[in-house]
Amino acid sequence: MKKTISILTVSLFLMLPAFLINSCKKDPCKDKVCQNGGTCNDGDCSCPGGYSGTNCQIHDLCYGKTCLNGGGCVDGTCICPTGYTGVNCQTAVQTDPCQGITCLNGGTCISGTCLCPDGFTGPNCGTVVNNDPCQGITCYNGGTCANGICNCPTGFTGSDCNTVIPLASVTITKIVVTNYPQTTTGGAGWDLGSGPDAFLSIAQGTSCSTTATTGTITDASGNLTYNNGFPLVLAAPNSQYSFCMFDYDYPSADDFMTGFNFIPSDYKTGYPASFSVSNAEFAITVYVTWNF
Ligand SMILES: [Ca+2]
Repeated sequence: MKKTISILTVSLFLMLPAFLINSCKKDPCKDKVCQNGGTCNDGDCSCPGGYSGTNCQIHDLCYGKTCLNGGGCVDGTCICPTGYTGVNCQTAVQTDPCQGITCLNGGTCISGTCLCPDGFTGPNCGTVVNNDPCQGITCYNGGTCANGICNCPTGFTGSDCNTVIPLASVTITKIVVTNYPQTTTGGAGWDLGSGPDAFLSIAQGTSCSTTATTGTITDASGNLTYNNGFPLVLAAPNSQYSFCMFDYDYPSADDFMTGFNFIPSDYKTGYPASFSVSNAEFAITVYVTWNF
């Protein structure tokens, strides 16, 4: 029993120094100051969220901060990407629909669309409005456009004057003879001592009619203007008509002086007020109206 006690005593004695050494060891947290709610643990500060540093003195302002839509946090503030705003970048920016749109010529952008002033059009007001209603309109056969409508020349119709109006008839209003035989084929004068008593006969076909169409110019000389006998309507303008000249003789038969035949419509180009027809010994200018 005594031995056991001795052993225990010795053991306690041996443990005493370590105990004494331990009781005198310095507390590592004794002089440690952990700020911002940090706690010291074996000499080191254990910091709450958002704080760091040996004394928890560093405050991370971005701790717990959530920046949405790809935003990044700097010093506690969300830096938002283009197109977003708000404390947490949670709000999509209403982009200006007119951004990047240029309206020319005084146009104004409204809701992304250029509102153009008078006289301009197009997405950017860059197109001059066509104020000419005749632009793009073609009038054929000499027609002219006015206010977007073709005014067609005689003989043509249709919106573009490209429709030919059939010629119905030709009215002769006057004939001037500018050349005719001054003598017979034998060289004799038409009348003794004077010029011919000249009249014209006009008839459908290629044969001369002996029936006078015009009055007679007595003792004719120089150009002969026939006004009487007209207006004469040629009802078949696409047919041959004979134009013949006679010397009136009475009681003898009238002398045929000259003549030719032609188709009146052959001279309709441009529907002139007059046209001339001639051969080597006969020349006339025919004054007409073209009827449709
Ligand atoms: Ca005569």
